[in-house]
Amino acid sequence: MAHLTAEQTEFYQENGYIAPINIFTEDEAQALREELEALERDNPDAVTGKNRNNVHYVTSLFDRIAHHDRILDAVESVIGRNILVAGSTLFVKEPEQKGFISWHQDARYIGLEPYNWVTAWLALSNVTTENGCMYMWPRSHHQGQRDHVDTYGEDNLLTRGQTVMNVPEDEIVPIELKPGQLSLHHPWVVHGSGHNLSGERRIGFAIQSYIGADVDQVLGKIYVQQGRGEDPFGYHEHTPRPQGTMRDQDIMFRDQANAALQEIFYHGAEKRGKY
Ligand SMILES: O=C(O)CCC(=O)C(=O)O
Repeated sequence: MAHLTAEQTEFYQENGYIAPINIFTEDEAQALREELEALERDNPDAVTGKNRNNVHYVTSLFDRIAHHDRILDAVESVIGRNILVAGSTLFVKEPEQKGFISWHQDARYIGLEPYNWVTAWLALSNVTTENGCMYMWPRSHHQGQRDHVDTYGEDNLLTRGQTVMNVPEDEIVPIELKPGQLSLHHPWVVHGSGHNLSGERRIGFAIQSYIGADVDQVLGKIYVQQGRGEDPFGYHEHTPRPQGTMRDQDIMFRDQANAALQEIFYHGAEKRGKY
């Protein structure tokens, strides 16, 4: 069981995030990481570039994680029992890469309303200030949507390089995690992450996001899977879970889902980025 305690839930509501939450032991996390690295060796393009999106549609590994009971327990504490898995992104920062993530709110450009949803971010490596952990701006979710400037920065790992300006550096908090630990963050909390300055990979799997069944997609089409509970609203098309890894029919479906996702992410944009 990994339901949040009353104190953790209160912290999340007050600050817009909660971490760390213990999901997997370090040994379990190491086994998951080895499974990922075997996949990367066998199929180097499987989960990179645009294919970093919705990796849970094509791999048994990320499917199992996205539907894992301990993660769903924590998520249930925040959004209630009727949980839909509505997307995922694998965020890897290689030691030699300059990737960073500018200050942003997940709710900008994602079209999920109302805001009964949460992003869950699982560490599959050590995640530290040195290797590019996320930083949160506590309590920044209370004022709703903020202006973003679309920078399309070369090393920015966000779709448009969307950036909230003037984040107070003295208020931000690093989210350091051990392998197997999770953080949850609110759709409106401002967050970002820096370069990997270490010699190690930084590996994070974001389920982006878990949505309540009452959450609609107002900019386009998404597909969902039932995480837990029921879907009395029926807003979205449900899709089956993969029965293996990198099967042709799952890849075709993932590509279709990612194309639909791009229409959402770049809705109204003047140009398209790398992801
Ligand atoms: O992986 C990162 O550094 C940031 C990911 C992120 O912004 C998110 O999951 O919302």
